Amino acid sequence: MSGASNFAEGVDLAFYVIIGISVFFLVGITAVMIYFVFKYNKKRHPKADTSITGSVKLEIIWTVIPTILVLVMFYFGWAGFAPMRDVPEDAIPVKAIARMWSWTFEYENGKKSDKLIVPKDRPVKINLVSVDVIHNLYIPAFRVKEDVVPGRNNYMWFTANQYGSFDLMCAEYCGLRHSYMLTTVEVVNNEEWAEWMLTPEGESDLDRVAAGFNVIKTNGCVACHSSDGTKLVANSFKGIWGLDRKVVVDGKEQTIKIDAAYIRQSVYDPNSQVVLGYNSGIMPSYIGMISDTEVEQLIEYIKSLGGDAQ
Ligand SMILES: [Cu+2]
Repeated sequence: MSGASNFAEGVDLAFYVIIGISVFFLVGITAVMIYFVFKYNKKRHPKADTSITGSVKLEIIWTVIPTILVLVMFYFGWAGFAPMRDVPEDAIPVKAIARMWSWTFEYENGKKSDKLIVPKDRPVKINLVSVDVIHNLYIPAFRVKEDVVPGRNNYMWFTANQYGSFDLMCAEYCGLRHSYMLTTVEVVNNEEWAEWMLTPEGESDLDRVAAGFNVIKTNGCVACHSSDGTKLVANSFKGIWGLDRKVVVDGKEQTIKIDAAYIRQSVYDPNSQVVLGYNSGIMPSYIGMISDTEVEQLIEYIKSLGGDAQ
């Protein structure tokens, strides 16, 4: 996966240098070891040669070369790390509040969100606040990862340089539902970001998508429906919006379009139109559990995962 922030290059370079040196020695040492097993086999050399007492030259070589190598690794590690602690003055401040088990992002104007929304090509400083235990804010695509410690003001910063949606998670085991602390960073353009900042909470498209994700999370939909195309017990939500699907209605095959009406019906009367190849009777009806507004949010979320109509 290629990186999507200003730090990606430095971190990746350090990683490749270290892995390159490690692979070289792994292969080299293993090859020499196997060669020696045959060359100095006891059958060929029944008596051990005890005449060698030491070699200053060898001692110097195996001290100096590894020292240079670890300094090279340190140099690349440091070069990648140092800029992460040096925040540009014009960075947009965002407060990340971690709790068991969710993230809240709070922006300068008081707006809050479940997903982190940032503009492309502008530095963003995240102030890390925990209200309970130690969490860790990790955005793999940005190559940033920082502990969120209660009572200690830690921070991170980055400049996102690619549009898109990137995973954001907690990387410090923080209790039973630690895995629920999975959300995303949405990198949008400057105008979209400014507009989103000014829209009242919960009213922008991005907010509805985030709310939709919350609906599938809190109602346990994710146990059977994936969002990344993985086939679980049921259809994945990814890339299905607007597609034609064969369904079984009263034992007969029919082709329907996956639209708002179909999604609403699937939530409230799931066994009336089951997609061909999946079992009927597994999913319960969510009447009284998922409200109409929540269905709207869910539709917005499924739309955001792509499909034919996009
Ligand atoms: Cu956590």
